[in-house]
Amino acid sequence: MIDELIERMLKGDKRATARLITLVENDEEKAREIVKKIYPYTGDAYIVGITGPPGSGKSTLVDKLIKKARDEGKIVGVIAVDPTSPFTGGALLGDRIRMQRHSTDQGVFIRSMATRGSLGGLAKATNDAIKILDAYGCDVIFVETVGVGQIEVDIVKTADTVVLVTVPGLGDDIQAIKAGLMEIADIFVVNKADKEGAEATMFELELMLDLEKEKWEKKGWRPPVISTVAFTNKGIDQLWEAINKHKAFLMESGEIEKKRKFRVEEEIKAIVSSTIARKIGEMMEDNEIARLIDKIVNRELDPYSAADLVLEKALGVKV
Ligand SMILES: Nc1nc2c(ncn2[C@@H]2O[C@H](COP(=O)(O)OP(=O)(O)OP(=O)(O)O)[C@@H](O)[C@H]2O)c(=O)[nH]1
Ligand SMILES: [Mg+2]
Repeated sequence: MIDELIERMLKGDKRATARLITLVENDEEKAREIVKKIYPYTGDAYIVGITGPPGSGKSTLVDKLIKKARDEGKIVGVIAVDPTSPFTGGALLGDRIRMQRHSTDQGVFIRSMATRGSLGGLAKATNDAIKILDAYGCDVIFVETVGVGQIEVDIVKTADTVVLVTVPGLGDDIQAIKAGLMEIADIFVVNKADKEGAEATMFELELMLDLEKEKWEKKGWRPPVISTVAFTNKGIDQLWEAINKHKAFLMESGEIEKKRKFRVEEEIKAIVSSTIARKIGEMMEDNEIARLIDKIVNRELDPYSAADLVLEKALGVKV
């Protein structure tokens, strides 16, 4: 069944592509099989992460960026990830509606993903979905993640270009940016520039960036700050241009290599830890482990020593 779905996907069948994403989302074993088989067809897509607080206009921006990419004849993928909702909730439905005008376009594939089980699982499923869209033939994939927490950082830091969207008058956001998001953003966007305080927010971001002048000089890229009004298209050309400039910078400087190596490294680590976690979960049902648990309950053994024993058994090496 999987072979047939892959074959159809490679011919541009959207339905088969959607099925494959559902499989990687829900079934760890099938995810392995699918990724192994499609991997040779991946590596051509450019990945743009779009992150920022809820309601800042990420989907509206993506909707406009889809148009820019389509005008250039690119095949576009969109993955809207919502780590905050365990089900496909209102926000995601909103996304669908916002970008719906593109859904009948054969050159656009839009998919929402929400948490099922662990957040780590969501990051992994998102990575696998990106590969599927890459193999499907997407030239560019937009990955939208809501919020400003660690999981979003994990998801977007695997993107080639990270766009951080903020809106005027969000003092706390600026604090969050200072606290860590600064590191991952390649482009800053102040959306809703039709609202009061946009200039002040831009100024604040520029000031913040100026404090790290040396870092940007060393890196060769200073994140631009772009103001947009997503629903009127204002600033969209500039944003698209900035994304392309950043891409050119990564290609010319060789940074793209480094980024992709880092991504693979992170991915291997995530796969290894989830595999170990699963194997250990299975082992816990073992009689021997059950005896260890009894010992801990009876205070004959402590949990750390028991964990070491379990790991030694699982990995076959002393920890
Ligand atoms: N005033 C104003 N409103 C905007 C702008 N861009 C988007 N909006 C509105 O802001 C609301 C949220 O936009 P979305 O694009 O759904 O924002 P989002 O960041 O994707 O939201 P979540 O995915 O729920 O986090 C919608 O009602 C948009 O119409 C803008 O530039 N100015
Ligand atoms: Mg959205």
